[in-house]
Amino acid sequence: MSGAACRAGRSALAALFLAMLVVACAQGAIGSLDSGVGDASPGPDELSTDARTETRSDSGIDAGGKDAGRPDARPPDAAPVDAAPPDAAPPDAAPPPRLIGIGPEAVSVLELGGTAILSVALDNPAPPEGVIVSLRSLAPAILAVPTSVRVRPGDTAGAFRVRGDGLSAEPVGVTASLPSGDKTLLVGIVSSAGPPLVGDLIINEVFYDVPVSGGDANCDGTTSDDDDEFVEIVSRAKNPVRLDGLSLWDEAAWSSGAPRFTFPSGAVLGPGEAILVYGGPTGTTRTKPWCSGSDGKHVGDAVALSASSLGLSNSGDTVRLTLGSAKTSAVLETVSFAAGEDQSITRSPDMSGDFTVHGSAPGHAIDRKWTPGTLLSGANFSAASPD
Ligand SMILES: [Ca+2]
Ligand SMILES: [Ca+2]
Ligand SMILES: [Ca+2]
Repeated sequence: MSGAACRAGRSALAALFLAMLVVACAQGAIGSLDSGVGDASPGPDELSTDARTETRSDSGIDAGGKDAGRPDARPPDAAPVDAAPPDAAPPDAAPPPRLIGIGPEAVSVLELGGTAILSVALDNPAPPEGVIVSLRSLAPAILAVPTSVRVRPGDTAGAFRVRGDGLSAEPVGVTASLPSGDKTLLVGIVSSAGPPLVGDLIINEVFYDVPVSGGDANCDGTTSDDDDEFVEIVSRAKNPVRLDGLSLWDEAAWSSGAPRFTFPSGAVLGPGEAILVYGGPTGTTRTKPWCSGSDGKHVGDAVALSASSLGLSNSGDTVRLTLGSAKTSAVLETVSFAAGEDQSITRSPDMSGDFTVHGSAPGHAIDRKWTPGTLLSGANFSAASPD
């Protein structure tokens, strides 16, 4: 995966997160100087805030003493220039990005092993070296978090996974820290998941036109125009949702009244997480770039399940996701598409945009035309996970 593709992909996530930030700012969640415990109160805002960060001056870094390592710093043996005093900052000097949020607010994770993907947000794009944001759980035995998450160069957000290891009736704090300040988000620990509402689950990618060769999307070592088809689904809910009983249909299945696939008992999807349904069984062949994380149960950053066939027509089809296995069930998502181009269609940006041919999506991974279990850039949905 190239750095450019990676940045662009992360920017897709950043764009979604920034949209959340705009909402938060509009609602007064950001910038409050007197709400020291504001982030402890559940509310409509997407992001938690912390007054400690906001009390810092906005005037930026000290003009001197922080630029010695910059690539454009004058080498020590350069001829003196009389125009600029020695301690003047270059005109392009920028303060290091500051942490402005961690979210989404009011998020929850399923106890005893459930996971969710959260994000930190910066006020400005990360510099070329990226930004490492330290993370800490205030009750590590109950909620496991990675020690840090790296915001990639040029991005303003970084996503990370948390895991509900224990039981707790009270939410658990997750603190994200930079030298300039920190933010704390309260994460609820819930004992059960509810059914999804319309809008909670979105179809993010559909691979329906498998090329004759090289299309081993399910990592079993062979290309199959049926087995390698997949539908990638992402949760935008803030709570874990039950998938059991949800069903996928193509147009032929809709006509016949029998779905192509029904999620099994016990299937749950955490906030921000992705799940794949393939046309056939997944394998462990790792010769393809998208198969690097394949273990037969996961591909990329997602759990992978298998139908006996998805039957998606290369000349165009309609995929429906329904709450139950009957045509009378509530339809959660419908995606229709025209004749294929030997590649997938994906939302661009991921999770929020309209569908486009994968190879036409800005920031798409240059070494693949479908991205099962990852963002269209090829980057994982989460940049860090707990041990
Ligand atoms: Ca097909
Ligand atoms: Ca295959
Ligand atoms: Ca994808």
